[in-house]
Order: sequence, then C-alpha cells, then structure tokens
Amino acid sequence: MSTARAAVLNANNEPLAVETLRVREPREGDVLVKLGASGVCHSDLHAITGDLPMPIPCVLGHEGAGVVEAVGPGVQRVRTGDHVVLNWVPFCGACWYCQSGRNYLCEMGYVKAMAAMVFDRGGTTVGQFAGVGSMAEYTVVPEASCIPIDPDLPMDRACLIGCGVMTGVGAVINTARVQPSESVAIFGAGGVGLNVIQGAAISGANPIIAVDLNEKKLALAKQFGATHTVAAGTTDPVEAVKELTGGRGVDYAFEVIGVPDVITQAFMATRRGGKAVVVGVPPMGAMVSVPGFFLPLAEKSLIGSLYGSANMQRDVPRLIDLYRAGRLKLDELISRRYAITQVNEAFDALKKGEVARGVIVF
Ligand code: PAD
Ligand code: ZN
Repeated sequence: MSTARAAVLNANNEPLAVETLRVREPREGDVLVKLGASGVCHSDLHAITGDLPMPIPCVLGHEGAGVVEAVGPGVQRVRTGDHVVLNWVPFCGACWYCQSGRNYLCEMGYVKAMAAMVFDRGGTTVGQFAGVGSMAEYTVVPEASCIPIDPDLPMDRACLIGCGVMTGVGAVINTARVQPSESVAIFGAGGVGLNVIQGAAISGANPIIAVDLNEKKLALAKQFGATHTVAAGTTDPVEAVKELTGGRGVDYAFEVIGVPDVITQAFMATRRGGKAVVVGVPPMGAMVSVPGFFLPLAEKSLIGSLYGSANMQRDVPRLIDLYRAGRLKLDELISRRYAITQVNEAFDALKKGEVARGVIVF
C-alpha cells in the first residue's frame, strides 16, 4: 500500500482538496504508476462544475504521464521502470468495439475501471476521473492504459499526448481524415483546439480558420498554424468563415468548446456536403439544434469525435515522432507549470482563459 497526495473533488463547484490518500497495490493486470506530470484539461473542469457527472469524491486528472513503479500479476505490456503515457479509455481488448479496431469506443474497460477502487481515505473509496486519476503522486491503472514511451521525452510534454494532443490531432487525422488543401474552421482555440489547428496544418489543410472569443488564444492559434483568425466576440463567426471560403463555408468545422450554440455555428459554417465535428463536450443533458433541412438537402453531417478516434498504441509513437521531427508543437502548449498544491490556481487560470495548457508537475 502506497500513499499519494492527490487533488480530490469532494463537491461540485468547490475548490479541490489536496489530500493524502492510500493507493492500493496493483492486482491482476494492473499497474502502479508514479506520476511525472498531469495536464489540466477542460474535461476535468466539466467534472468540477458537474457538467460531466462523476461519482464524488473523485481524484481528477486524465492527461498523465509517469513511470511504472510496480506491476500486478499477469502484466505483459509494461515493466517496472518503463515511462508511460496514460490512456483514458481503459479498453478491454475483447468486446465488439475492440475487436472491430475501435478500442477508443470500448465501454467494458470503464465498467472495470469504475470498480477498480484504487484510492481510499479512512475506509471510504475515492474514485478516479476517467479511470486514470492522474492528479495524484501515484495511481493504479489497467495495463492497457499504459502506453510505453522513450524515457528521453520530458514528462510535462509527454502527458499532453495523453489527452489534448491526441484528441485534437486525432480529430483531424483519424476522425475527419482531412486531406491537403481542404478548408477547416476551428471553434475554440484552447488546449485541445490548438491541437486541432496543428493537426490541420500537419494535414496540409488550407485555409485554417481559428475562431475564439479570446484575442490571446487567436494569437496562439496563428503560432500553431491558423492561416486566419476570427474574433467571435466582435464578428459573426459563421459569416466570417463563409467570407473566407468564397461564400461556400468550410469542408470541416470543428467545435472544441462544448457549447451547444457554437455547435450550431460550426454546422452553419460548413459548405454543402461539409462536416461539423464535435470535440467539445456539452453539459450532460444539453440538446444541440441544427436545421434538419440541411442534413439531406445540403448533405451536411454532424459527427462526434472521442479521443481523436485514437488507437493509442499506434498513435502515441506517431505523435512523438512528429514532435521529434519538429512538426508537432508540445513545448509551446505549456503556459504554466504548477505543484499539486496549486491545483486550484491551475483551474482558475483555465477558467479565465489565461493558458494554452497548465501542467501539474510532480
Ligand atoms: P479550453 O478552456 O482550454 O478551451 C476552450 C476555448 O474555447 C477557449 O480558448 C475559450 O476562449 C473558447 N471559447 C469559449 N466560448 C467560446 C465561444 N462562445 N466562441 C468561441 N470561442 C469560445 O478547453 P480545452 O481545450 O481543454 O477543452 C475544450 C473542450 O474539449 C471541452 O469541452 C473538453 O471537455 C473537450 C474535450 N473533449 C475530448 C473528446 O474526446 N471529445 C477530449 C478532451 C477534451
Ligand atoms: Zn482531456
């Protein structure tokens, strides 16, 4: 049994508590990971507000990287001392989705993760956000959630691949499969949206139109490959995107915020036959409306993208290769580094739109 300081959500919309929890030993197929870094993603913030319901109490964090401290019986994919990026879809490998090559849609892994009971304080179980709980000095995850990486890659950069980078780049490359010279618009240039932008740049998309309310984010968007920016606070973004595409609209519009009205805007900003790709997570229960007429008569689509439709074992090494080749920005994503004790400051900065990504380093 180890102990770990962890950021715990005890009640919605209240500051997180940094508590010392007990962490159980890894069991059959489990791995004990000593965290090196954990990114602060808006999905964690959705859990704080309750927009993304999580059983409470719960250790937040799902964008993690660390070192394998110990493995349970039967573990084959990793060994003690391996550096790993954590995968927040704990796939089972056996269900219909896993067998059909879409392990990012596996539901069975979650069922197991929810019953994993990794953290405990005084006899009460504390849950793990997304089966990971990376805002903790140690966590226990299934071996399928550990993607081995080269130990040279610094932890603060590696962790970003565990959510924001994979989700953003994957939405372009895996979900939408954007081709060179196709036009894209990105609504929301935050920690994930900037990665949609750089995924579009890697794919050779043109133009790449970034839409955000925050001028600082638009400046970052340019740095990540946006060819044009639209200040949504002062301009009608749908009209602006159309103007930049000869009046037609874009081939692909990505919504990377999770606001139903902006999903409608993204849909309206696509051309006839275009696709709006929803990456942002709207509050549980919220409905999204699009004019149904345009679904058949303009042959438009509205599709979702979970975790960049990733196969993490295949895609994590690919992203690291792109980083090493100087084609994927990771260093520039990190605006601030925090100690675990500063976790509430990190969420405040995210809420205020002050950072591309904040990272908790252990
Ligand atoms: P973030 O807070 O870093 O970025 C959100 C951006 O949206 C900020 O730059 C805001 O300024 C901007 N914004 C807010 N409102 C508007 C508006 N009305 N018009 C234009 N811009 C606006 O968040 P993030 O990048 O960490 O996460 C973004 C979303 O992606 C969030 O909903 C998160 O839960 C979701 C997500 N989805 C997946 C997935 O698998 N689909 C994975 C990870 C995160
Ligand atoms: Zn995330």
